[in-house]
Amino acid sequence: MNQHSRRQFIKNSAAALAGLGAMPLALNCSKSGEQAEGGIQPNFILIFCDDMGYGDWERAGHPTIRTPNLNRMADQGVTITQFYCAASVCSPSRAALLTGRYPIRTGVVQVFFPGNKVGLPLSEKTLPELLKPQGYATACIGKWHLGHTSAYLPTERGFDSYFGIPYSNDMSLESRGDPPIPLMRDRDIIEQPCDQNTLTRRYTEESIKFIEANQRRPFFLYLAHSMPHVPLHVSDEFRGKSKRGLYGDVIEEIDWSAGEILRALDRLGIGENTLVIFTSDNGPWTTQLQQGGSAGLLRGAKGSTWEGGVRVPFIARYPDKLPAGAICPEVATTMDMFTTLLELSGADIPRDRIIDGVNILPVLQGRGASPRERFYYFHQDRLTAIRQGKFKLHFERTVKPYQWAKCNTYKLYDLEIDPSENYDIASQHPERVRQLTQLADDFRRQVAEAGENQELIDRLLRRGR
Ligand SMILES: [Ca+2]
Repeated sequence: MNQHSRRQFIKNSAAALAGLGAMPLALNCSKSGEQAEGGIQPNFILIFCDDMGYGDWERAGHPTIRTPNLNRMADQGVTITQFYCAASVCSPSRAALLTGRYPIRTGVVQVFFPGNKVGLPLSEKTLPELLKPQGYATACIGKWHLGHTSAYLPTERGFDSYFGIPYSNDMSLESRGDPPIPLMRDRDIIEQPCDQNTLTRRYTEESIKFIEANQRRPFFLYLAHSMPHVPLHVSDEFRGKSKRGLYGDVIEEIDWSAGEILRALDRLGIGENTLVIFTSDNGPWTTQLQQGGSAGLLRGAKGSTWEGGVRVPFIARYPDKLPAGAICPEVATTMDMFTTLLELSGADIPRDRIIDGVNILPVLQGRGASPRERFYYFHQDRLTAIRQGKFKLHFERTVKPYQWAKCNTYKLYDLEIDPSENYDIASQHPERVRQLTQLADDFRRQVAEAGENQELIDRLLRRGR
């Protein structure tokens, strides 16, 4: 955080805290969970959109999508402007969120299709599995996409219950032998084909039911919307309402959903002690043309490791612990959610494997710079770019979406001056290029030494030469 932004953060945060002090404190005394460090265990709600772009809400400057509920959530919480998912497609991104590890470590480097029999390796420890011993009720509502055969379903991976579709909402290609999209409750298919128009509404209703049922104990709700992944679907109440067209309608229904959830928390008196996070699994799917979203000022989209592919909207609201109306320009990732939530719950972070997530609670509170100095950009098993501080070095470039090629010359960007990655400064900074190349080589070696997923590591190392 630079001086200006730190001052701005503190200013916003101080104003917000002063405002909070004037309000009656709605302490949640009904909690019966064990005491986490520093107080009552918080509840967690992780709202994870599918393919929503960095620019697809009002506070990112979108002119025709209305997001009054997300705006209000931002007013009541912290917005991180440099928040990354660990991959620019669904399954690897979700694996990283729930394990705190780069996809290269878990081996989930590509999306799962209906014909696949495997999922997130059973040797991985998931966030809900680790929260449960702390007394948390856990629910997965929405798109799973980490394996849909019986051993890999959410109910086998730490979630008490599941309601949603097991993979992407477009994976019903007859010519590939895909069945119609199934809607599942726990381990059973309850509707096929699933009526996708009502999915966002039904996910919201299920979420509120879960919150109500667990209001007197700590809970973790993972609400992974199926939208705005193409094909876009929206309920009648929202169809035709946005000037942005169907995509805008879909985002506005997701915005409504977030508002309903926040209202339910406040109605039950547990809003203050609930950390609600809103973010997306990857950037917009722009090859879908008008059906895809926007990365705003960022270059690139889903399927690339330009910023637009992996930098996503992020809002956190947790009135007990976080300032209101703060804008945080620090670097953070979905993997950090794993570690932060575990620390807040009082759980231990696994020590028997490498965890890439770090605790960013102090960052969210504006108490310090992010402990995350570096971010490694992966496309499948390829390390395609690295960020250290404000500098980002690309080793490979996108030819077309989903097609990658080696760069003959590396590209270096100063993301503070040039978040749109328009101005390559590699030739002016040969030392920086060398240093970042060395860091990438070091990381490849560290991954290799950890000895996980040898086949992937061999490929990673071959490309590194
Ligand atoms: Ca996605």
